Amino acid sequence: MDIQELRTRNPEHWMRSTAIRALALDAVAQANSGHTGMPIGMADVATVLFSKHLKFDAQNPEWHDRDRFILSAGHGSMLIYALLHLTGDPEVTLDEIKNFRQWGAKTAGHPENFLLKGVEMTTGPLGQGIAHSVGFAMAEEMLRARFGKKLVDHHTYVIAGDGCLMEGVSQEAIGLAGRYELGRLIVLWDNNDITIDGKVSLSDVTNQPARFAASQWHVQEIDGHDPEAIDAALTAAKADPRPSLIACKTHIALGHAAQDTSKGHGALTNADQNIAAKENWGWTTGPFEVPADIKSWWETVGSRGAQDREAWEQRLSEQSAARQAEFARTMAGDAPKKLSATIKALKKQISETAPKVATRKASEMALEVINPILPETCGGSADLTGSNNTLTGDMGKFDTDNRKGRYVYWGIREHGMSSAMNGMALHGGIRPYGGTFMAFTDYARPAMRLAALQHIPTVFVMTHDSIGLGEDGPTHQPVEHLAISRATPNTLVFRPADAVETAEAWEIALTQSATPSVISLTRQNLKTVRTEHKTANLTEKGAYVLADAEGKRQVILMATGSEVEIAMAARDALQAEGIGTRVVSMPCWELFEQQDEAYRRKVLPAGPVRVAVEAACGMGWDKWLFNERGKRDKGAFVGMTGFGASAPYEVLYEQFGITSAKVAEAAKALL
Ligand SMILES: Cc1ncc(C[n+]2csc(CCOP(=O)(O)OP(=O)(O)O)c2C)c(N)n1
Ligand SMILES: [Mg+2]
Repeated sequence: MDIQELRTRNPEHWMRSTAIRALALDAVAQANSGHTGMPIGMADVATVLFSKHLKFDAQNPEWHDRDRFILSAGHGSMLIYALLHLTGDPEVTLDEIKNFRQWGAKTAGHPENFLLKGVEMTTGPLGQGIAHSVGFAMAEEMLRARFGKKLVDHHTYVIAGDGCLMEGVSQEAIGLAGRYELGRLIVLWDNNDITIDGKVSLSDVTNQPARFAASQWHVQEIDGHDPEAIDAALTAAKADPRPSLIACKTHIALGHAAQDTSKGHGALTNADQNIAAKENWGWTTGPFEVPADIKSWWETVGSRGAQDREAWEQRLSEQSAARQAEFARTMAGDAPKKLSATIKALKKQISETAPKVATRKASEMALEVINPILPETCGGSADLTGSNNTLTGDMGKFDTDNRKGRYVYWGIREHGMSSAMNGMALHGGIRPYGGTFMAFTDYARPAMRLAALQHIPTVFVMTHDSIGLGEDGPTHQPVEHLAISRATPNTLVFRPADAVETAEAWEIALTQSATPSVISLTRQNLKTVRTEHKTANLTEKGAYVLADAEGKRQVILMATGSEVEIAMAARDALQAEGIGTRVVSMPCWELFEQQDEAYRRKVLPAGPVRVAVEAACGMGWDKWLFNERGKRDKGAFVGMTGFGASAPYEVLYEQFGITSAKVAEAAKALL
């Protein structure tokens, strides 16, 4: 690539885009870590996108009708930090740029949505940006259908690298965007033919444009250093009704000694080479210095959207008061006041009729009363709608001709579904929940982890939650999945014991603002254990006394979900022998941990022996089995020690020894 030619072809553009290059070079060199080459290579694309197409107002990064910009290639974080700084985002000061990757800086190694308002989502795990973007674009379609183009009318732009496109989840995202004709989704591919280990051809020969085209995308291929070509491609992409891929042929670390090599991927810290690169670029100011005329041009870019925002605010203020309030409530993610009363009424009805239903069915019963009063919910399943019980009567199918539909048929794409749900939650205005079998948590995990990290309330509906699913056997029977979910920070893991606890779990999940929920549900029918109606949401405490000991309290049985019934039967047996036994239902460990010590001690007092029963691996239970003096000798766990098997579930519970008799036996052995 002839840098001289680029410099002279469009000198103004060149210097503006080179401001990004220079800041990236200086910040990475100062931090002595990071990724220099990507921001240098994509500076031209980003400059044209931000200055000519992206609708944003740098002073108001949370304006609801802004275009969303997602840096899927999150290692190139200095690209977005440079853009935010140059355009005048108040949070990204020059000091932040100088403190790139340092303790306490908002300019973390990879962009984090919870550190900077101008960052739409956390990226770094390759492929997640493009996968989340599907949800951003779906949310825009749904909200435009609901509130009208006057209030919702924006695009989603993604910069993705070779790595993002190589990750499997990209295929799920591409398929979904193509099927649902997400025409306002535009992906700019940094087609630089370089990854960490070398050239892309080392491990891949996929014809990427053909792959996108095969899923009905609009595809263009351009020189990613030609500002006119970039501008024209973006204009054409917006005009086309299909989602768009713009393959931008670029040179990683353009103009640097490391150009077009995998060395250019990482931190370029050689001082002589960096000086030479700046000379090559014609950049003569000192480190972190941007000439005033260039900075001021960028600030004009940053304020370009202010008028649009003001016009939008005007349009919002012209809506009826009720509509304005509903828009505000929806975008803030506040549950309607009716939710609590609705759940209470359902609980009362369940306690009175005591149905024997699977908790997946109980979940459907809860959703049947919730969805009509929460128009912001978006349900779905990864091709297991009838098994996950996620569809309710009023939702309608989301489709190309029905953007008001609130139920998404995600296809067999657990990972893509979970990422897209996160995208919806991040966009705002939508409360996504989606189902699959709990064993396939593994297929959804990368997105579940990102939901927790990004502080968003995505709800993962995981049915068929143990050997209790029976004949489908060990591939489908989760054993370790509760443990991995519980091990994930900032995640609420619910395993309700009956239809009442299920309704309570839904109420909690749908009122979260910054924490995802995993709702673990059975395939098999369970007795209602909460036969006495309580208006209070007992699941909110995480654990509570379901049945207390009669006489001297000698044993505490702890259980979740389907095993609460077993614990209750064990209690009957022990009480019959005169052994006072308390049963504690523990539908959500994380909420129990949040209670004060006095409450926790009240529920789990010192003294009695403790037995926990759960049809899963025992990892994590020690926390509740150890008594207050750190002694395990008074606690035992009854559960799984290996994989399950294929047989009717009653046989499996017998064979794996998860029975009331074994629980009672374990308790007596400790006395
Ligand atoms: C899921 C995942 N796997 C691996 C990595 C580590 N990693 C970061 S960047 C990168 C190479 C990416 O290549 P490309 O997207 O082409 O970026 P470029 O080198 O062109 O900047 C890898 C393997 C990661 N961040 N995420
Ligand atoms: Mg690359």
